[in-house]
Amino acid sequence: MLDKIPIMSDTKILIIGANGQLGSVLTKALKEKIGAENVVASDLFKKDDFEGIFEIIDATDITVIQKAVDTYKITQIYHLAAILSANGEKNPLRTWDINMKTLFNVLEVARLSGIEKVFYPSSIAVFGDNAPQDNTSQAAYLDPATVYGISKAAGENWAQYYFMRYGLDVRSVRYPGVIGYQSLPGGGTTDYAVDIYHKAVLEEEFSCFLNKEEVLPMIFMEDAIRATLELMDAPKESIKTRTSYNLAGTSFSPEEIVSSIRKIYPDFKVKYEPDFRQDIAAKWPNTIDDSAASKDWNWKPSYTLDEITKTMVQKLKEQYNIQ
Ligand code: AKB
Repeated sequence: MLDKIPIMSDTKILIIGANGQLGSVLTKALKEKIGAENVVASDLFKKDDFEGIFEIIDATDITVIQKAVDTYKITQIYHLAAILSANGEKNPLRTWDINMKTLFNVLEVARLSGIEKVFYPSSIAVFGDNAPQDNTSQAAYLDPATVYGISKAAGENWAQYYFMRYGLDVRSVRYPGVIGYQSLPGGGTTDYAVDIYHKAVLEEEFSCFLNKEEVLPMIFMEDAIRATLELMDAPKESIKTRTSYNLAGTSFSPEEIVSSIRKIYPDFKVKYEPDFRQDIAAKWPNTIDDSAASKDWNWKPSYTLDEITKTMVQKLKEQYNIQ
């Protein structure tokens, strides 16, 4: 019998913002893909149950990012730390400062250290009043109405600038709202679409901060992670969009997600109490045209709303120990 040959990976990944909704799941996926010894997770603090290599990194401090890159001989950086749309409005200048400063630090460390690839998430929040709301195209006008959206629109252009000026291979997608059972979102406008499932399985009433007919683009976590990995694995010459790719999963309104949940919980109770987040959502697209992502790196989402509902309910019931 042949000896098992250990898989050697030259890829060493640093994830900044590894405690977040997407960051925590992406960290796990990357560890499974290239081996836990090749993935360095980082955030402002370490969660008690985290297993693997972890560094405390405040990404507003360039020296700590540089130190981690040097120490672990990092070849790729995934920069996921940001203040999201709803929380960002509470302190606009601080949001701008943090979102931009952390990006500049990552881009500079990457440029100066010869990092092979950088992942930078953008968002549907880059769109505003002057983009068509249906099937919003890749090249639609960007006039974001939140400071988070402004920082992402600027960040996309900086990503493209570093590519054009320095040849830094920065790749990006404009995420819709991400729905997953693995982690909780923090401070976004699309957060309701995760919270609602928790309330449904706990058989509690849900108070929705959006109008019942407000349609938004959403994506299931599995699809969001797969999109990220597929984008990062694509050959460099296929990446034609150097700002950020539109990414679609599915789109629905609160009343549609409620109908989907009521197929399992017919008595699920919901009240609508729209707040400032409704004003943010009203300026975002309903549906997204992601044909550039399909053409350039074969993106295809797989989860429909009912499939998301079925999986969310099943997994959350397991987590809450509900029969
Ligand atoms: C938010 O709601 O702010 C985020 C996003 C769509 O980028 N989930």
